[in-house]
Amino acid sequence: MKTSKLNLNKQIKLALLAAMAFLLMLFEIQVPIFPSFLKIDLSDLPALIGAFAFGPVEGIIIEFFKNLLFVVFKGTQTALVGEIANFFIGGLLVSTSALIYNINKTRKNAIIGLISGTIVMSLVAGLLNYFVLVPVYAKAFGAPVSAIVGMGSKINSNIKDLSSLVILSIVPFNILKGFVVSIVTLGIYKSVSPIIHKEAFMSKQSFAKKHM
Ligand code: RBF
Repeated sequence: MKTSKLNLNKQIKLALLAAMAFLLMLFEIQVPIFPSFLKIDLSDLPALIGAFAFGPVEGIIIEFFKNLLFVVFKGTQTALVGEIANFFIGGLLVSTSALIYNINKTRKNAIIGLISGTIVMSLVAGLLNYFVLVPVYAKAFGAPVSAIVGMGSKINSNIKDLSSLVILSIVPFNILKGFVVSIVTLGIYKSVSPIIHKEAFMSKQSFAKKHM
């Protein structure tokens, strides 16, 4: 009974974090120095906060429900490729960062976790885009991969093929996204974390009061 009540408490928090992430994702913007299919937003922030508070798996769960809500309420403009990309790539950022932060919950380790998360996310995102995302995206719209590469060439004339698109545009995009989300997380986690943990503490206390 006690365990299930605490579980419910955690589930409610995860649901709230996923809802916040979804709302933040609605404010995604396109950065003119990157191709228009790449969108930046702060929706990884609630997932990172959840992952730091509860663990890497919980961070991935928040990323999943964020994208599910996004598809249900806003629909997809990318034949789901974008939302699936967002889920896997955001999941990599939050799980790697939380795995490292959870070894030793210090500010220094949070910084190391976020830097590692950003590096792992950017490298794996590069590979995912090269081998899966860009080819599948092109196929879904019946366009050749060169048409997607062309979106990058318009911005940077050094982009000539898929590998230069990945190296000069997609990897830097992920580094920028990781950097922005990391800075905001470091700025707010200290003040948000007690709220997440305090509620759990209060519910344990009120449970004890009621049942003693
Ligand atoms: N989002 C990322 O955070 N990193 C990526 O590398 C990335 N690659 C994408 C590649 C394709 C072909 C598409 C369509 C989307 C990609 N996205 C990526 C997701 C995108 O930025 C946005 O979050 C989603 O499309 C939801 O609007």
